[in-house]
Amino acid sequence: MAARSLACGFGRIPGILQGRGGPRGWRLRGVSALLRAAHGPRGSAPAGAAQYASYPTLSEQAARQPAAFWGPLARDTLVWDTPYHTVLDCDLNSGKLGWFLGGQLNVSVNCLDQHVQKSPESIALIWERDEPGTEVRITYRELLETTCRLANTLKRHGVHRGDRVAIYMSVSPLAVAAMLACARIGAVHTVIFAGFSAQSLAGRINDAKCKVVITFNQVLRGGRVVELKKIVDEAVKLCPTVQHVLVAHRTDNKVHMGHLDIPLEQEMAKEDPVCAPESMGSEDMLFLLYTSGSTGMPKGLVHTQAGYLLYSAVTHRLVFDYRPGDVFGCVADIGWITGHSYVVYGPLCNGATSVLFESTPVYPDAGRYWETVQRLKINQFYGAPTAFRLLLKYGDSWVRKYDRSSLRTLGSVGEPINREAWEWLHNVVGDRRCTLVDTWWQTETGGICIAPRPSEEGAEILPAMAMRPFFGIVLALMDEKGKVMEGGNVSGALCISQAWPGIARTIYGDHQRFMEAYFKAYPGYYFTGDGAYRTEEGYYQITGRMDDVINISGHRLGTAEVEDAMASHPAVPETAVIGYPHSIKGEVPFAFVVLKDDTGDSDVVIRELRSNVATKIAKYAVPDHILVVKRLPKTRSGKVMRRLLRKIVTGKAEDLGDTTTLEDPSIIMEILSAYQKHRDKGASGQ
Ligand code: 7RM
Repeated sequence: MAARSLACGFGRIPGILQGRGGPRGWRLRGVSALLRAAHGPRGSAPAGAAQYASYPTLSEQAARQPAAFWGPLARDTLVWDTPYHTVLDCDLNSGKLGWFLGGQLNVSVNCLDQHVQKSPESIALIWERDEPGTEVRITYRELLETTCRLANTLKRHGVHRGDRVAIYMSVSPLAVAAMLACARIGAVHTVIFAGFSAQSLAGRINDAKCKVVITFNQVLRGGRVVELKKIVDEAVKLCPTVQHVLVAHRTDNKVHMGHLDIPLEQEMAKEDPVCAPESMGSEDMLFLLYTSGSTGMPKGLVHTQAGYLLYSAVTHRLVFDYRPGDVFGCVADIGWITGHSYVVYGPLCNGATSVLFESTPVYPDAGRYWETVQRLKINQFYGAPTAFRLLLKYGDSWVRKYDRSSLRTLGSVGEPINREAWEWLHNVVGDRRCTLVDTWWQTETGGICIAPRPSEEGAEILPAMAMRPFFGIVLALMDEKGKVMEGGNVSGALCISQAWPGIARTIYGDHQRFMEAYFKAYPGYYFTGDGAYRTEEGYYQITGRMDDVINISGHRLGTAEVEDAMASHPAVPETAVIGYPHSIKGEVPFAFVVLKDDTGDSDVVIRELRSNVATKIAKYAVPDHILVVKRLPKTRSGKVMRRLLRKIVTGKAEDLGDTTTLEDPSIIMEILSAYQKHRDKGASGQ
């Protein structure tokens, strides 16, 4: 491997990788190296250039000359087999998205081999297992060997370059090795969150036409056993493309092994710990990740090799102030994009020690995160507002009990962070001395797009604001007519007007849907689906989704998916689902259902509806409120007006806005009184 990895002859930039420095130093060093990288070969500063550039200067450069900015950065950050000849070839009007064309590389070489060459015994992963105090450390050498054995096992079972592999596992070194093993042989992984039901799993496996599924016999979560293999058994009955199920062991319990099943560790033991990496084109597929949209089934977003890896690595380094030797703790599950970019690819590409958090924030008690921070000496802690909101209710003593002096950066992601949670994180967890980065991004963006850092030196961070765009992210706010809004103190639809390396390239098997979902509303722009507010100073604050996607504890869910799951019930001709505010989860689904006239006991139907949603999607998708109504508010053309339903349940019925398109205005009173009865009963929908 040594010869191969170094063959391309591009050096690293010491300024970024080794930049330690005090509170003033690091960012200057970091950005100066970036500037050098963006100016010329091998990190040499052009004659007369300043030693460093400010955030606005670099930001402007990245926006005006993306090729000059990203090209040298890609060359110097990644290990290439063959250098690219074209930095980018993108057109948001036509959906053409190509980065680092002509280049060839292997993502697992970038995440493993290059570090093994330099320091094989440095720690790649600390697996914080569900059982507290039983963490396991895995070196880069060990992770490479495990990855190669798994890659060889996949090859022996017929997985070739381009084939899709489903990974249905809990957060664990083996799951990371499974992702990297796919990358090594050029297979495409699709990780499916272990909380999804058998039917959801089957839907994704079938859409991706996966050949192999990798899973565990059972997994542990918050001290409880989850029968993962049983769920896979149920799913693969519906999946004609699956040829093998590789079953690893997380517990000592035996599970039934059928004709598709292969014991993974046993097979891996027979394989060579060395596996030659496939040389992949920059734009070959790296992975698919399913995410909910406003209509239809979840979409399999496609991320490719070089651009994704570069973007996750650079954002990991600069947004979190990651420095060599740091222990990076992102507690997201690998089933979500945050786990892909900031547990696996970004940190490992940067040679970091990445924490794999298998447990929950409240197991065995509400001190779990901070006890873990103390024990593992975590330097950056990255989590979700829903967990912070939950923990702050338990009181500060659970935090103060533990030594958090190792922490330098705190990060938040997944949903808007309210002021109370922001201040608790900053004042209590971070003792007012940590940088708090509220980071906005999406499955589609591949990595962080809006965050308070990097920024110009000394810039303050304001509570509950995602702040400013990352280098190369050019934001635009659109008004209702689709016109770009200029200046400050404006709210509009959040769009990005220029391609960046981390953007998803398509929806698997449905490029037309990709174009319609993201590029149709505002031609020439990527539409995020979110709304945002821009202050006079140019800071951005995310106001929330503008479409029919809701966010439950940071999990994205399309209201249409819940509606489809409920509408499959024979007694239910129609439903409408909206997001309803919840103090911890952010939002929960609120369902309005119409029942057939001859329906008997509606309580029975409601129970069945709940169980339908749990089996068709996942438990978290089950509506907290189910309200039976006679009919739904519709426009004359027959569209359900969810906007009105949202106003009614959030107590804004006196300000319904334009109701002229409503087919029958008397419906408002009808629904309002049904809702008031429901509320007065204190019903949670039972
Ligand atoms: C990373 C991730 C994406 C959606 C996005 C937003 C919401 C994410 C923030 C946020 C306000 C944030 N990917 N969102 N981060 N809203 N502030 N810092 O979450 O694809 O699962 O979800 O999440 O609505 O569109 S995701």
